[in-house]
Order: sequence, then C-alpha cells, then structure tokens
Amino acid sequence: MPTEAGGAPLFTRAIVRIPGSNFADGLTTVDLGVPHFDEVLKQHSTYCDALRACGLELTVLDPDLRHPDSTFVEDTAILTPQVAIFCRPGAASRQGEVTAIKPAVERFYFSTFTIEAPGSVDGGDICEAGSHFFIGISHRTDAEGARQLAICLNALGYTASTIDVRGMTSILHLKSGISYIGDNTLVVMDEMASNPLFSRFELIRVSAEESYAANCVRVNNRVLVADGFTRMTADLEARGFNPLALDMSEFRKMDGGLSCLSLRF
Ligand code: CIR
Repeated sequence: MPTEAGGAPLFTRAIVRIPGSNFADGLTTVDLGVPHFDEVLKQHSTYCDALRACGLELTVLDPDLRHPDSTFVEDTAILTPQVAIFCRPGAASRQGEVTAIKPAVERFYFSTFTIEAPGSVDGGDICEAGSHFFIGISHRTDAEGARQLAICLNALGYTASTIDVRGMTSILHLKSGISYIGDNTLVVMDEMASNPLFSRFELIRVSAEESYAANCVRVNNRVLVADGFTRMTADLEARGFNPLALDMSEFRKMDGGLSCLSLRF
C-alpha cells in the first residue's frame, strides 16, 4: 500500500452516496430523535467537501431509495490496494446495497472477492491497521464471514484477528469503538483499551463521555473527527495529528459515524 512518510495510507479517491429522502427509515439502535433531512444533506455535502479538501477525487452516487441506509457505503465493501472485497451485510434490509454499489467499485478494481452466504460481514467491522486487519464479530458480522474474509486477506499478505464486540451495547460495529489513524496509532474507547491485541500500538484513549468520537478517519494529512468532542480533538493535536471536525449530529441519530460515509482507496 502506498503510504505517506508517517505510515498512513495515502488515498486518492473515495466513493460516497447522497442520502435518500427516506434516510430516517433506516436502521437505528439509538434514541436521539428523527434526523432532519435538510441538515442530513448539508452535513453530507460538508463531509464530501472535507474529503476533497484532503485531496480525494470523489465518485458521488445518486440516492438509492430502495435502501434507506445506503449512504453508509462503508458497509458494502473493503477496499485493499489490490482487491475489492464485497461484503454481505448482516442486516437483510442492507444486502441489496452491495449489488447497487458494485459497478462504481468495479470501475476501479479488476480483481474482486465476495463474502458468500451464510457468512455476513459489514465493512464497519473491519479495521485496517497497516498490514493487519482487526475483524469485529458483531450483531452484523459473524464468524463465518470473518473466516472467509481472513482467508482472502491472508492470501493478499495481510494478517487478521477477530474481536468480539457483541457484549458492548454502546457500539454497532468494531469501528464505532476503534480507529487506526496511521503512525502506528489506534484511537480506542476506554472500555476496549486493555485488549492485548492493541499492545503494539500507540493508543489514544477515548473517555466514555466522548466515545462517539472514537470513530474517526485518517485521510492523508488530516484526521476527520466528529465535532463537539473537545478532549479527543485536543488529544489528537497533542500527538501531532491534524484534526478536521465535522458536524455528524444527523448521521449519529441513525448509528452512523464518519467512516461509514465513504469508501476510501
Ligand atoms: C445501520 O444500522 O446499518 C445504519 N443505520 C448505520 C450504519 C453505520 N455504519 C458503520 O458504522 N459503518
């Protein structure tokens, strides 16, 4: 994978999908109210501008009203430099999103792999950390999906390990609780920080009050972080990172975070 001097992945492109007018009909486990659609569109547009400001060329897909959650494109695929791995989302209402995104991904990838039934994998459970992948076992990603994915990743030269997050009621996906931001650094919710699998990484711990901010995204020389989490933003700065805060209030209402809104490669 091409990297910047600090070892962070260097992305040149991203795929995003504009939220549909039925966005509020998507799945959610939180009780933060109904998203305001005007605000959803505004926040999505600001997010896209932020990716462009980080140097990415965007493929912007039209809303897909058949799938209210389809703006959360991250869950449909895992894009490695060599191969695009198509997921099989654990929620039945989201499985059609994979077929819908395929043409956009296949424009850039000759080589693809697909997670097959009965396995399920949501991209939000997959955290790439250099040459290693953490695979979350969640209520969306199961052991069979993780097994298929690990075989594929191993064949590509990556190592993989699983982390069971099913007991953690505050997170939907593994990446709701951890993010790899390059420079051997993991951002991790306090509750997960003692996992021995993380011992070789520098950790930025996120307190329970700021746990939503654990889902952040390194894009070239910036780290996208949810707005309003001052300690987390200060911690990033103190470690030499360059945070870019974005209002995520409306996506949060539907269990969405910064990483879910794009496929970066
Ligand atoms: C869902 O429940 O599937 C969506 N409402 C939210 C998906 C968020 N995706 C992610 O964290 N990767």
